Amino acid sequence: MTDKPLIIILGDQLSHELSSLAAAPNAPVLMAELHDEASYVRHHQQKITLIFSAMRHFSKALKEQGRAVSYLTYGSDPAVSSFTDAAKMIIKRDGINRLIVTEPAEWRLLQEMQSWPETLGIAVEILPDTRFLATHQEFADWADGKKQLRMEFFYREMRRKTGLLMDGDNPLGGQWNYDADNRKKLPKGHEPPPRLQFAPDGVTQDVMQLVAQHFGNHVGLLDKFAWPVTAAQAAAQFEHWLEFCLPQFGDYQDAMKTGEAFLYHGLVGAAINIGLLDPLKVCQAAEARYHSGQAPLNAVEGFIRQILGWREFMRGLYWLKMPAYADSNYFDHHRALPDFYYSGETDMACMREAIGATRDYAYAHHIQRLMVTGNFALLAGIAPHDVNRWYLEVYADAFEWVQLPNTHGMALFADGGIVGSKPYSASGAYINRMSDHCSGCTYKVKEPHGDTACPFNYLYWDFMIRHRDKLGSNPRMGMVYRNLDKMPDEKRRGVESSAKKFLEQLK
Ligand code: FAD
Ligand code: DLZ
Repeated sequence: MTDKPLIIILGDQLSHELSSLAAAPNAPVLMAELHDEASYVRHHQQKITLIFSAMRHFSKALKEQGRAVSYLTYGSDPAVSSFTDAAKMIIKRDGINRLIVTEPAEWRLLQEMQSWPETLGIAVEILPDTRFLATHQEFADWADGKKQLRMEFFYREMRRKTGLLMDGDNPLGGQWNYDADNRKKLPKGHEPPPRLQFAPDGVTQDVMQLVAQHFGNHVGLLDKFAWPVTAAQAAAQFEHWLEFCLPQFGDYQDAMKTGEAFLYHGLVGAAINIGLLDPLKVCQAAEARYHSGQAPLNAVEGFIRQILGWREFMRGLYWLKMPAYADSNYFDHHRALPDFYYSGETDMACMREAIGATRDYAYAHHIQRLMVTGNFALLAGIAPHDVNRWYLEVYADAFEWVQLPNTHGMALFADGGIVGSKPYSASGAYINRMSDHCSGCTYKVKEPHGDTACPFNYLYWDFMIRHRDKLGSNPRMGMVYRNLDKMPDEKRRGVESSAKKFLEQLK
């Protein structure tokens, strides 16, 4: 029988160095805009636009290189709404007898593709995704036998493996981690530099029309779409960031400012996750800026830690712990996600700001995701499934392998301590320290309870009271519970009754 292989490339596999492309240099490619992928959660309109436009650009680039590409635009074949439908159709149409894929990044799709030999009666070769810096086996070996998995120690292994920011066997500068130098508030009147943005080209404009027609009722606005949709655009945006933002990325990594969605952040998550930027090259480019004296170590290390450390660590945990991971609910939280996560209509200025950026740009930076929307969901006892779904819908960079450990583990502690050693919970004081939001807020950040008090204040203590059985013996929570024990009874009663009243009217 003649060998008739076909490569299937997914919407987050838009890299010319993809293992499937390298394995079969002459094989044709199938790419498909799929109803099931675009609607298994109600993705933000900008996210669908980004992925479809980047897919169209990538398929054009492949064709220009001489690849045969079958590209199914959205709805062009009514019988095709999933990867399985697409595979079935092309096997029949082109007499394909072998499928080649780079492993999908999400567990549900790996299950689907692993079933194809049985359900479609075809050989399927699933190749490792070599764009990640640690293999599944390396992560599993590192994790094996450890009581606790901590990012910091994995990150050190990754520094050693890649040689990034190393001085022989030691970390450059003598310290592995400069996190303590990443926590400055922005000075009053400080203006972050403007960002390089991309006006939608013809391809993107066509996709925007399609998205408005078919997904116009999904969250988000399209008019501010400015994401890079090709590798060249992503590289240009990253170069601009290296030049104008990296030097202050470290200092202001945790800061928040009203009206400034991006500050000094890289805006590279979406481009890396869909394959337009290579994570190792991005880290190497940042490291080069340190060696040439153009950026300080706390900035460069802070950035590299996010990609080499957190990004790889989250991916490793996801594959180690799925599928059970997604169903844990350590605090047994079941409250429905309030409507204002979609509408942005809330009097809490910090929440309004984070949700507004999310709606406008399919983006919010890490501290907004973790310490504002994530922190609120944790303290208010929102059901992890609801919160996970929201995060997967609303961010341009959201794919389950990275969204789930960040939301479920880091923000909600719903995994009971696999990602972090304690919940990232905070009262309004933290938000006030790191932002300018509280001065313009309806609520008073200095008031501990009562109708005008910042809800983060009483929800924080109410959360600690409700979950003492689960958190009280955690050594990292000792100070919190000592402070709770010193709290006068009257204040404690005020906190509990304000929290009860607030949560009862939360819809
Ligand atoms: P920068 O702040 O410039 O950081 C540079 C890069 O480091 C990011 O692009 C990303 O690739 C990596 N990075 C930073 N922090 C993390 C992290 N905690 N985990 C993994 N990679 C990290 N990141 C996603 O890529 N997809 C998600 O769906 C996602 N969901 C999140 C949900 C929650 C609740 C939280 C707290 C964090 C989430 N993150 C997610 C991590 C992080 O917030 C985003 O990667 C970052 O905000 C993207 O913006 P940026 O490119 O400007 O990042
Ligand atoms: C996220 C997404 C969307 C919205 N649409 C498509 C699509 O139509 N076709 C496709 O190949 N991929 C899409 N994706 C990305 C896939 O869902 C992605 O490959 C998985 O989430 C695995 O990470």
